[in-house]
Amino acid sequence: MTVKPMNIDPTLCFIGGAWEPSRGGQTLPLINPSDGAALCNIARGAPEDIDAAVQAAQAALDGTWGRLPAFERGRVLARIGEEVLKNIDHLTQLESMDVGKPLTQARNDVVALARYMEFYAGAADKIHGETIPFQDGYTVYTLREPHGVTGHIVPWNYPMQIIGRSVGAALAMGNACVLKPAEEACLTALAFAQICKDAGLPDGALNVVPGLGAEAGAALTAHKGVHHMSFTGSVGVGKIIQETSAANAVPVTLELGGKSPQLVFDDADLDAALPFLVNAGLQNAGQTCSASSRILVQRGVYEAVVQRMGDAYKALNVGPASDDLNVGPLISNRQKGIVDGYIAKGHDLRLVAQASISSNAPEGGAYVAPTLFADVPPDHLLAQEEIFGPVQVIIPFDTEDDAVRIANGTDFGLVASVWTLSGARQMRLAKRLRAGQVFLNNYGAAGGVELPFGGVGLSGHGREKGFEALYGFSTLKTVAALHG
Ligand code: TXE
Repeated sequence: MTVKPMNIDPTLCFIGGAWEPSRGGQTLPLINPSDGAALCNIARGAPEDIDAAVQAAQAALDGTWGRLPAFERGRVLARIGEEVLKNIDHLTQLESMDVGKPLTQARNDVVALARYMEFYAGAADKIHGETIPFQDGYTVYTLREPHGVTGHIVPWNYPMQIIGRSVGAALAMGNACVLKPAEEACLTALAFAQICKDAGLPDGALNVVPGLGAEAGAALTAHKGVHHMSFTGSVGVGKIIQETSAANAVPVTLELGGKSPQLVFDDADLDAALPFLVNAGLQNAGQTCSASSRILVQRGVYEAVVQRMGDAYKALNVGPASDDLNVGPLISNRQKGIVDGYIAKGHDLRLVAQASISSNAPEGGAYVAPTLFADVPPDHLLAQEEIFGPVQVIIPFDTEDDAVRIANGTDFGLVASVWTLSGARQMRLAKRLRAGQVFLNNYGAAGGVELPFGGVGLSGHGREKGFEALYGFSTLKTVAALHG
């Protein structure tokens, strides 16, 4: 079976450079979020497939891939980036159809995937050890080396971007990867595997085994041949992965989402802020780890912000991914049920606006009307828990100290942003906010692949993106020679 528009058979796993059916002989249905209909079947990866993939990765490390000089690894990554861009239309359509993402947003994700490959292509031969002054008669130096086999468990919300940032950095450092994409959206992961092969990535350097989290994902995490795990997904599963990896003393990188605030002060440039306040909450229908789901506004501009954000919500167009409107469906009707449940729990709150859903939206699609609440108490459930849908809450504050207390008052700490024209306040808050990334008078810094990314608290630990990721995907060896 072939899924158009890419020439891939999604019922197969990609192991050791070859396409093969799951050893368990089973498949799973993949659902189109825009209409709820079955899109195709995908392989239901079994523990035996994971085992074969880990062995193929180890063989790559022991073979061609492991011997390739750093600059040659970089060249392979550069070619992968070029192939990604050559296939931009196909990948855009696949990601849009699979995730329910409006086409323009899906296209941005393909561009980002290519940028990750370019960035890590250039970085592959720029990271190195150092010499250490030591006692007379010794020469001491360090070698920066790959962990070995790296496991990558990826969610469904940004498959291409998350594969780009984690697999890109891991390959740049010379690791061999086993990737388990999400059961809800894995088509671009498979398409990417073929692109890597076409671009000349040696067999086994990247293996892709789709399947269920509790089966293929759990088997990968527990496999003793895996030397590093990176995971993006829910807090609950992140904890399981950390525990399981701890049993094998394997290092983990966890990226677990957040409740990221934007702080709007009385002196903010509201015209500049407005698009960021809304878009940062609604991109990918709010299913973004770094979504800005809390908007904290100082009293002097509070009602103006509430009104302007409300107007923006009323103007939103919500509909099928292929119609390329502002907001598409959620990934699944299960996710829709969760988000609708949260909205219902806001019945006691001030409802500012709820967007309407296009009459063009098919009946079975996972559509949720973007919903904006105001005057929300900072300790309200909707202001504390990650909703992962198109819902934002506006919270008033009086002083800078209040704003910091509210902003830091959740268990998460992924992203925060500050809107103020006061340079001194910008500098103070950049230090005081508990987050892995702080943006001043913007949100997300244009998604730049160069910017290290990760969280504190329940948002996880370890850093992906940028040069920093290369340290996480490598280990340091100290060499000391006594030569007299
Ligand atoms: O995530 P899961 P779900 C959050 C968001 C969302 C919630 C649930 O709040 O509403 O999580 O989403 C694999 N061992 N985020 O259920 O289950 C699974 O197959 C190993 C935030 O989809 O964590 C998939 O590949 N792996 C987030 C991946 O983990 C397991 C993105 C994520 O699935 C496993 C997604 C197991 N036992 C959800 N169980 C972000 N940070 O961006 C599942 N998986």
